[in-house]
Amino acid sequence: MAGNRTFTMIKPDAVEAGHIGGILNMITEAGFRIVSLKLTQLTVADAQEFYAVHKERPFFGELVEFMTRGPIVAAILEKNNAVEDFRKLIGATNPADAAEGTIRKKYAKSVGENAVHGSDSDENAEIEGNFHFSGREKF
Ligand code: FUP
Repeated sequence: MAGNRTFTMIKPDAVEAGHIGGILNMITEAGFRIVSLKLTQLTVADAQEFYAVHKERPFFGELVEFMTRGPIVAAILEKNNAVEDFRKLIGATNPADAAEGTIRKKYAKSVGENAVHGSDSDENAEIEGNFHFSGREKF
């Protein structure tokens, strides 16, 4: 059975551009409840760990540089079928391929600077949520 929680980040490009409010509004309008929420900034070590699955990819260095260049918003979200429904709401990794009505269609600039992260499985949602939150805010 699909889980009911997922994890998201509003990435530095969208925070810099003033889109925290617009993106959180799209998320809550789509029926997600915000369980935990914070503005924070990743260190290089944080970003390398969070994206360790991509460490052999040619874009890894740029990805780490981008994700650490300014604040992000991290959040745990709740809804039935959360992971799959949130992936639909954010749209394709490359905004050129993102469907109308998705967050990346509206706010993302490029495949590298694509405004939001959404966990790709229930297992990763829990790992990623607990990477950012602990104690009573944890996944
Ligand atoms: P997504 O799950 O949609 O966030 O996409 P991936 O897990 O495949 O990629 C994670 C991040 O790596 C993307 F958000 C941006 C970056 N990336 C690139 O910069 N170039 C690529 O070709 C693919 C991903």
